[in-house]
Amino acid sequence: MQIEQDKVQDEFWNYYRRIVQTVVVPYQWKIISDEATVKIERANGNSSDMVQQSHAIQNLKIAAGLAKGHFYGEWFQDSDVYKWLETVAYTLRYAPDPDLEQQADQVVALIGQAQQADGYLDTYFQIERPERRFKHVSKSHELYCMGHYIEAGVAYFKTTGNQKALDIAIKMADCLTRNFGPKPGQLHGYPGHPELELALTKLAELTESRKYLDLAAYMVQQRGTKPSFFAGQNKLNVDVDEGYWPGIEPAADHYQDRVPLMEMTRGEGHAVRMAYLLTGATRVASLTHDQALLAACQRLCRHISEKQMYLTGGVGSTANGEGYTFDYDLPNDTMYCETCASCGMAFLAQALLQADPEGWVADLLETELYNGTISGMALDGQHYFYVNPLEVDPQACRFDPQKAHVKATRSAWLGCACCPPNLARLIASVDQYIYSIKDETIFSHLFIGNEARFSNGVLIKQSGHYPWSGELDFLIDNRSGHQDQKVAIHVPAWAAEDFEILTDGPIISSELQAGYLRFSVPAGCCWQFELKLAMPVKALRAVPQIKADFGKVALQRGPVVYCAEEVDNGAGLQQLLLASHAEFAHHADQRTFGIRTELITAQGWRRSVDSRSPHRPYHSDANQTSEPLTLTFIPYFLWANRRVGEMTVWLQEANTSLFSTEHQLND
Ligand code: FUB
Ligand code: ZN
Repeated sequence: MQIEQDKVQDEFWNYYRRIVQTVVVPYQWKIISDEATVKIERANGNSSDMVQQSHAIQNLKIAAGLAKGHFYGEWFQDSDVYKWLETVAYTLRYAPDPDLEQQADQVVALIGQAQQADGYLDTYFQIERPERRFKHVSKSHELYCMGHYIEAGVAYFKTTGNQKALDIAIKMADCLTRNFGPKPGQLHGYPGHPELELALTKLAELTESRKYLDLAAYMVQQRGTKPSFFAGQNKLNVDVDEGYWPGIEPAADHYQDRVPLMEMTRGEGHAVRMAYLLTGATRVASLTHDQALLAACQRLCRHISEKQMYLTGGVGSTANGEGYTFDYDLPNDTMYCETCASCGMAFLAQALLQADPEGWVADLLETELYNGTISGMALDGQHYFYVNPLEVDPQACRFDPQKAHVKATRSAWLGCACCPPNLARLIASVDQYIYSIKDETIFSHLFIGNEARFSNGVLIKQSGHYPWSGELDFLIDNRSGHQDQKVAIHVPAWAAEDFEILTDGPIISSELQAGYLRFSVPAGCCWQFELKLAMPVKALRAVPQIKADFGKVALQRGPVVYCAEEVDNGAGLQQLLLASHAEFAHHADQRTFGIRTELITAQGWRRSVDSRSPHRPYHSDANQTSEPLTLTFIPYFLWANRRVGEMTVWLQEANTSLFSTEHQLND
């Protein structure tokens, strides 16, 4: 059984999908083809991504011999074009557009012209350093870029049937299977930036060609073994100036090359690489039925979600290497939380759910989709965050070099532009995250309004106003079926203690099995019921090991994490206090952001320190005062859509018993 068609009918996601289709795709095209003049900002404070224009399409034209000039931009800029093409492949599924398809066909043709006769394609190396092809794989990103094309080619072929798009991918993958692998004369290597592995599994599934899966499996298994392939290559690269990524070779853990994946105990190194590696490995495990590898991926993903992840789903605690540090090290204002890393965790969750559905993974997916991913894009679809802080002071972003990577406003474009098209392709394909099928059971992981048809004739309809309301209507139609249909519906952990199933007919047990309600709809039947999840505002506290959050409180309602912004609460958010047992009010709002949302208010205080010598910063005669005020919280993903200002997810918690008199609280 498979999903034949899934129409998203969801106010929340259709807003984003429409923006991607109508604004993001044309906007990003204008940027990658240099038709738009926008301010391109450094993504992360590195000098390497200081560029004036994208030049990505131009690089392909030069490589294709259709234009003259030098390569320009980040050396993995080709991937921006491929992610754009993949996004188009998904938007065309829900919004057919012959003009856009024609434009994308031309891009495919251009990519085909740029590809070398043996299938190789990387415009940086073709234009600037052909003799260095595959010579410095840890840094070069050749395999990363080709992986992104393979993903795009597969997606574009699936939507449009464009054979050329698939042929390019096959030719590319064949180039890689010739050059890499265990045989003598082949490079016994793997990508410096994982991505190709997951792409090859997609090509293997589509073409049913084992050799692509074998190469993906080989690359997963070979990484981290000794002697290290990277170390071996890099010994020969010591005196070579590649013209990109200057400086010393990062440590092996940056590339997840310290030990084999099976021996890793936590997220290590560069956070996007880690997520992509685990996604590729999970897909390999599932296609090769490698239970030990799947268990390792589950274990690592679980460790990351429990000990290395921000409340928003962000991962990567430091700008240094854009990566992981140690367990519970989750600083809110110097963190990384790259948009791509959250997208990567969503890709991983999808792969894990397809392999073996478990409630905690669906929880992770939901956290990423409603928080850490979409915070990467402004509501206008034309401004993007590379890193997603949980606490921001615009002044610190400007003047503290340690926070140079943190921005208080989203950028029109970024020198290193991996995130904007990555988020676009995720949003445009969100329909592919709702269901998966395992052992003839249909698993529903997300509450996204949709109508899905399955190949055995089963139809499932979901509707509601998620994530703002927990009232969800389900219809499961098995009238044309000849067999009972097993169904599993995920109930998020935040609702597991308080939900009900309202129905006149079917008896559905509310007992959860690994986070899912499980039942069977008999052949010939159509079941309708309402799932009602209580959705109160919840005040969350972190475990003491997370030093940055200790003594603080954050708000979440349903899957949405909230934050306080200066525009609503005044400057000096560090002075705000929220009472331990604060009462929260929430109300629907359309005006503030121009989209339907839900705002939270609560009674709080602004704490201050008075002294007889106010010019001095530190006082022994300090008199603390607390002025009451109504605090306003907005969904985290919507922050920085109004005025520039401070923002924080975590607020100081006022344990009211510490205040000696009523007078002090209210004064
Ligand atoms: O290296 C390619 C992309 O650029 C990574 O995924 C991002 O983290 C950024 O470094
Ligand atoms: Zn990125």
